[in-house]
Amino acid sequence: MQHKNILILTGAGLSAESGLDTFRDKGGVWAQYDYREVATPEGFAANPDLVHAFYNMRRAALKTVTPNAAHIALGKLQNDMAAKGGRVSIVTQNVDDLHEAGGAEGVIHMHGELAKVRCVACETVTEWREDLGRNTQCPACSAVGAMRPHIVWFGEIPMEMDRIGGLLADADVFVSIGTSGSVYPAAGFVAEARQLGKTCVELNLEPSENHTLFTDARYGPATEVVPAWVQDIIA
Ligand code: BJW
Repeated sequence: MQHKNILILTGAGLSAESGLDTFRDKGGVWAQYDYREVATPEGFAANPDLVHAFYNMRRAALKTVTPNAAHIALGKLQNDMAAKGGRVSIVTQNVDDLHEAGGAEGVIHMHGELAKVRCVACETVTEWREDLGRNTQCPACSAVGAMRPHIVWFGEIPMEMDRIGGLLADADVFVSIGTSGSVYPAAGFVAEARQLGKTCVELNLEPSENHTLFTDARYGPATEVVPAWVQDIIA
């Protein structure tokens, strides 16, 4: 099977074996926190301290984790395909930076990034690995009380949608890894890809909500199925 242009969509399952909780699995993030309180603009307006504490905790957790075999395999796939004149684009719903730590480049973080913050007064995005609070001053415009996590909450428009649409249209193959397929618009990419006649591959622990739309699937832990799939593509 020869693939020249691959678009990969990843979700929380990819980082699970690095030690980061998924959202909807048993004991996941949404079993521990009410998403309406911590992951909506309304929740942030009502209780900014709670939302800052939630993201401060997750930003701190990021410092304790490392990329797993699946992140590393995808970084290698990107390099290998580029050397052969192909292209592997990675769009992630994950807000961690494990793709980059695993060697991937040009990753599109459609739901934002934990290690970045944004000023709502001047819109400047700043790399930020420490705690953020209601009184943090914007390093660009000095406004106080205007900083928020650079995260896409429910009801907000995900980042770089036009670019993702172009990548989807150009790809020969769409691959979805470690995502439950329950959050839109990412959950709709497979239907779009099928409509455009692409091969669609699912790599996940178990069948996702829209598993019937995929033309090919491999189920098991990401650290096993992703390196094995990458090996087959490279071979
Ligand atoms: C493993 C594994 C292992 C485990 N190995 N696999 C009806 C229709 C369409 C849309 C809507 C609708 N009703 C409401 C909406 C809108 C809403 C939405 O989709 N809601 C649904 C819940 C219904 N969407 C939005 O609001 C989005 N914005 C939007 O739609 O704007 C409108 C618009 C868009 C485009 C153009 C014009 C207008 C924004 C969504 C923002 C999502 N934000 C979050 C939280 C913020 C980030 C953070 O704090 O971390 O992003 S929610 C959360 O879910 C997070 C994730 O990125 C996202 C997806 O979760 P993911 O990655 O799939 O994780 P899980 O836990 O669900 O699944 C894990 C999977 O891994 C499972 O399948 C496991 O089996 C597997 N797994 N271990 C391999 N070891």
